[in-house]
Amino acid sequence: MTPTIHILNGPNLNLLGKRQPDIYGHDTLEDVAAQCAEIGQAAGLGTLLRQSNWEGQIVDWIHEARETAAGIIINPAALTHTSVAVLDALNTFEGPVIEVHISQVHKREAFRHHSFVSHRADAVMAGFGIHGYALAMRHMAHLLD
Ligand code: CA2
Repeated sequence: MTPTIHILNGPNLNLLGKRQPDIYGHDTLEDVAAQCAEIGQAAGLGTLLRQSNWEGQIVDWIHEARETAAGIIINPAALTHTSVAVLDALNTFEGPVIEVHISQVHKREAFRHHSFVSHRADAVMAGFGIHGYALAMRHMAHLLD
């Protein structure tokens, strides 16, 4: 079976490409999904991109990933800075975890500088725009090679 990378996205990222393009750019999550699928295909990896505005849904998807994913790429959005529940769920996942932020969070408000998810993430991308997801996919392919 083709190993699959789950690409999980947290609250408000459904608005990507539709609001605040000065911070988050013009590309949509559908564009992200297409780019990641293309990189995955070339590396022999499947991809599954999901987005939810609900913390519990993200936790449930991480639990599901324990059984079905070779790796997780996650942009937890605001949950990055608030959610011990997402961190605890990621701590039960045994494969590689890469944390992605579209914006350069360390250049922004102080409350965005701390990430609970970084306590588990094997790598962190910030400030690469949506290209960060593509870079994360390439690194994931390298880690799973
Ligand atoms: O830079 C990132 O990717 C963030 O994870 C995005 C979160 C923010 O809370 C984090 O500090 C950094 C916000 C996601 C909101 O997404 C939107 C996208 C387009 C328009 C409005 C919101």
